[in-house]
Parts: sequence; C-alpha cells; structure tokens
Amino acid sequence: MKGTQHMDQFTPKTMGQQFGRRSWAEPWKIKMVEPLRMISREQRQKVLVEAGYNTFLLKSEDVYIDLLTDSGTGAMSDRQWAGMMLGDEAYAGSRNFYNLEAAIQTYYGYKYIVPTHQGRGAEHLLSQVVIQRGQFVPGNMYFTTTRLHQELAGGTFVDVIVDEAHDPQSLYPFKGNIDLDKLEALVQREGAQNIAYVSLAGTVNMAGGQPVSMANVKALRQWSNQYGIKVFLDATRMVENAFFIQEREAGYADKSIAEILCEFCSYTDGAWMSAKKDNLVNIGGWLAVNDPVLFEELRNLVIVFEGLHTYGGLAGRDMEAIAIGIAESVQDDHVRSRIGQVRYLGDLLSAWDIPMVLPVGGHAIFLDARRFYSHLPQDQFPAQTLAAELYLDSGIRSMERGIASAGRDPKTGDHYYPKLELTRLTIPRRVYTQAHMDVVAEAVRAIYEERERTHGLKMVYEPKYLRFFQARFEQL
Ligand code: P61
Repeated sequence: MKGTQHMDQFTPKTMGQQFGRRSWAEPWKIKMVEPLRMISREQRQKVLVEAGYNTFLLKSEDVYIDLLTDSGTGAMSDRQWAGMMLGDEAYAGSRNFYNLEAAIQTYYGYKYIVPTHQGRGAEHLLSQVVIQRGQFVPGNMYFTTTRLHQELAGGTFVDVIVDEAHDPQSLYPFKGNIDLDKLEALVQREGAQNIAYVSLAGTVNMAGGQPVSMANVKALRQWSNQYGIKVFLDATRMVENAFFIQEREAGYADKSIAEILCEFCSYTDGAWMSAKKDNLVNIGGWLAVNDPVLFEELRNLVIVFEGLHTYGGLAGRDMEAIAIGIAESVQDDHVRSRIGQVRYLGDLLSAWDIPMVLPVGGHAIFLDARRFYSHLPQDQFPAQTLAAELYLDSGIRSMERGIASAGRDPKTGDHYYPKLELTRLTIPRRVYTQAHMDVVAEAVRAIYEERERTHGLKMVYEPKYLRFFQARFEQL
C-alpha cells in the first residue's frame, strides 16, 4: 500500500492526467521548422530600452516565443502552400477570387463578397458606407481599429456588452453577449434613426476572447428587426465562437462547428473579416453582405482604397490560401486542438493562482495586470509593465491590452480608463508546441514571484492614432 502511494506520487503523469482528463493532440504533424533563438538577458535589457518598453517596437529576431498576436502568425498547411502555386495573378477576374467567394458563401452563408487587404481595410469601407456623421454605433466592447474607423466616419461607439465582460473574475459562459436593455436604452435616448448599425463581434477580443451565445444573436436579430437596424458581424474569430456554443449552449453539442457558424451568421446582415486569424493565412481580409444595393456601394469604394473588386489588395495566391484556410478552419478537430492549447496554458497558470481573465477565451490568455501588479495605479501602465517584464525575463513577447490600448476620448482628450487592464499571451495557430506553453507558464510564474519589486512606466511619446503601436515608455 505504501509502495503504491509512493508510485502514484512519483510516476510521471501526462498533462492530461495531471488535470484529471484524457490528453488531446493536434490533428497535424510538422513538416517544416523555423529555428528560434534567444538573446542574453543583458541584450534583452538593451533592446527593451531601445524599444521604449513597447513590445510592438521590438525586432522579431530578438524575440524567443512570440505571443504578441495570433494575427497573420499562424502556420499554413501543405494544401494552402500548394494553393499558393495555383495563384491566378490576372488583374481582373482571377479564378482564386471565385474560389474565395464560393468558400465564404458556403461556410459563412453571405451572398456578396468584397476582398480587402486585411480586416481594417474592410472596417474602413463598411464604416464609410454605412455610418452617417453624428450616428451612434453600439457594439459588444470596442476593438481598437474597429472603433477608430467608426469614429473617422463620424460615428460614436457605445459599449453595450453585458456587465460581466468587464469583470475578469466573472465565470459567466457568454461574456461576449450584448445587453439588449442597454441597446434599447440607447434607442430610446437617441432614436432608432441615429443608430448606424449594431457592431457585433464573435468572441470579443478585448474582453479576453469571450463568446456570444446563439440565443443572444437570435434575440438581437428580433430586436433589431423591430427598428429596422442592421447587424454587422466582426467574424474575425467567429469559428472560435462557434466552438464555445457547441460546448456550452443547450442544443448545439451535436452540431458541427460549420453548422453553428452558418446559423450564427444567418442572423446578421453581413460581416467583416481579418482572415489573418480564423482563416489561417498570413495576410488578407474580406467583407460580405446580403443586400445588393449595399454591395454595389462597397464594390465601388473598394477600388478607391484597396484594389479592383476581384482582388481588393490581395494577390491571387493569397485569396486561394484563404479559400482553403476557411475549409480547414471549420474542422471540429482543428478548433478543439487550437482552443485546447490555449486552455492548456490557462490550466497551468490557474493552478498557480496567476490572476487572469476567466473563463479562458479562444485565442489567448489575458493576464489581469491590475491584480498582478496591485501596487501600480492604472496610469503607470501595469499591463505594459507586465509585457516588458515578461520579455526581459524570458524573451517572450506579449501585448498590452489596457489603458495604453484604450487611447483617449476624442471629445475630452482624456485617457479612457478601461476596467480591464490586461496583458495578452496570444497563441498563434498551429505554431508552438505544448513544451513552449510550459516555458511560457514558468516565465509568467517567475515574474509573478518578483511582482512586488516591479516599477511602473510613464509614457514619453504618444502618437495620435492607435498610440499603443508606437508609443514609448520609460521606467519610473
Ligand atoms: C490582434 F494591437 N486584431 O488581435 P487586421 N477585428 C478584430 C481583430 O482582432 C482585429 C481586427 C478586427 C489583431 C491585430 C491588431 O490594436 C490592434 O487584419 C476582432 O489586423 O486589420 C485585429 O484586423 C483588424 C493588433 C489590430 C492590435 C489592432 O492582434
């Protein structure tokens, strides 16, 4: 008996066993590798100061494990690379455009497609066409580029996400949901004619990759029909949203990701997309709508800013890679392992009581910098500090998602003070292994143990638009 106890304690366990479940594995194997390098701590200190403590200003070659973003950083499959060789680089009417159009129609279910060079190109076109100066754009939490394009078009973004989204510790399963009472109150106050559209994001990035339920989008559709208000979807990580519906919402456990995706989109009037995420490519985006009149306007505007309506700033080969990526992205085993890897890192960190947004979302772990550095006031940039410290400790790059990202209110010029002060460890798709996740978890734990000795930052250079990308900081 004693012997068995001893064995139990010291027999190595797989990670699945350690967390009381059977392990999962990625539904692919690796065909090509890219060497990583790690520079010394002294070198990291030097380049961090040169980068103004901003991880966006680091050179990629100075980074060991890059968790800045999951945007354009995924690994394409052998099929996608083969597709790249089938690029039809005709200026007009490329065959790859028609393949892309067919893939979006099949899997997302929209009728009319406009390709763009990436997500913000699509946001720009949509905002310019559907927002009239002075109108309001309610949405489930802001996203940086989305809100900026809405503002540049003369709109005012209004956050109508459920309150739970602003609480990193709330375990509500659909923290991306829209609060219909907030939406109704906005319409009562401002009038339905002053609402440009509802801006709905599938898995809300700034809230921690949190999903929207099918019940919520259905209710939103019914609500918006009463007023004739359109609903446009940010479909950037909508496949991941579909996974959470399958997992958590009654009646969807037996439906495939592809079926859930299509049903969800059917309650919206159109979508914009950064194909660099869910669609498994390094560059690209698209817009899709069901209204032929709106399509005509978008199709006309795309040639002004992006390129002809059958390439929108993309090479033919890029469109082919997106078309193939879409079909791969909705495979259930792909999504399960993608989110499984994020959760694996989350499980390790939670077991060590590292403060983070829970439940763990689809694309990243969001460390709660407010609780991590509870001695730092928000205007000393705790989330930026955390990203800088993590890089210094281990060469791991993460992203600030707090006060620096939130920017300033264009009317008052004051900082926005978001409730969420987060540092995002974003997992690229099909790129890193479980061992990399172990290294990351240990690095986070190491800086957590040093937290009380950590100083905050002050901003010493602030650009006008999307300041977090290029701002510079100094240590206090
Ligand atoms: C990211 F620091 N996301 O998460 P584009 N909608 C949504 C996105 O997540 C998104 C875009 C639209 C990025 C890249 C990025 O403040 C930042 O293809 C939900 O990047 O133009 C992009 O798509 C825009 C990082 C964007 C940022 C803005 O890492």
